[in-house]
Amino acid sequence: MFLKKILTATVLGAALVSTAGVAGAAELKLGYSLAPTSHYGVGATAMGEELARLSGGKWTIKQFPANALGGEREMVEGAQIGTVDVVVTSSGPVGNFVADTLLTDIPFLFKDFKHVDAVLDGPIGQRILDQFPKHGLIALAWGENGFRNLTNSKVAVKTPADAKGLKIRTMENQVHMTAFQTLGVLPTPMAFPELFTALQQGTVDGQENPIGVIMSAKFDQVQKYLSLTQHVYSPALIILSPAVWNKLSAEEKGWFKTAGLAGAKAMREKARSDAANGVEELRKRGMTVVTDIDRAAFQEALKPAYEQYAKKFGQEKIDEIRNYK
Ligand code: EAX
Repeated sequence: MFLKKILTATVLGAALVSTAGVAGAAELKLGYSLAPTSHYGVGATAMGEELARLSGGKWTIKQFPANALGGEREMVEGAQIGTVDVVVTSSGPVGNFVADTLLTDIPFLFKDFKHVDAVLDGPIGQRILDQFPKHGLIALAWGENGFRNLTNSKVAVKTPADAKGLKIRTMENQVHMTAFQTLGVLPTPMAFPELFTALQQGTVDGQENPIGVIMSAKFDQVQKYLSLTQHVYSPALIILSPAVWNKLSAEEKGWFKTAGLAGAKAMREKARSDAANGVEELRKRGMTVVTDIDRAAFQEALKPAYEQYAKKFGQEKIDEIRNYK
């Protein structure tokens, strides 16, 4: 028993020394907006493990969860200027940096996870990732936030008419804001770190997010109604600062890509398991879950918004995603 303890201690010690002894070893700062147990935390951990394994401990990742490095827009800015190394973020504010990501933020564009994977992991997704370097960012992979659902403190929303006049927090995203304006709700763009308090104090009536985010951020404590609207898919991105990327060798760039993909895979799995199991959990926590949503009525009400998107992006680009198999 005693001997075993000594052996274990020695082995651990050796492992620590060997990692610390790697020439040029560097610990990267990775930020995200949710708790470590969330899909972002799970993805970040998987990425960090893979990167440390591939690089023999040269590159490791230290996580800064729960907005410790600021809101998503601030973290992306940090990656641009090199004060943040890695960011796991929803696409929410990313369109302000790389306009093409806004295409993925169009409501009711993605049918299901199979469609999502085909688009993001295929040539369309790659084409968007390829846009990042010219905007001072490196996109390693598409992770996942998930299909978003509306919560609020006032009314059981089933139709667009029910939602009229509600004050809803949106992400800082023009495509989302256009959609909510069109539905007749009052969109209030706000950074995520301010949202819990805004809901608590009634500055806004509601918000919308995937099930995993609602659980992780504990919005059930400040919101009564959860409508399973699934009105828009919300991708996530793993973004790396060019300040890190530009000093990597070709081999190291390969490790970062592989590690990013491992993180993205773990993130998608966790987001999807939360989406499947979390509704029951939120019901148990006291939310009233509204399941019979008139999604066709929402799509119909969004027609004027779709016309604006077509003008902005070109109908062919939208149809290319909508019809991709
Ligand atoms: O990325 O801002 C949002 O509502 C995001 O979905 C959240 O920060 C998770």
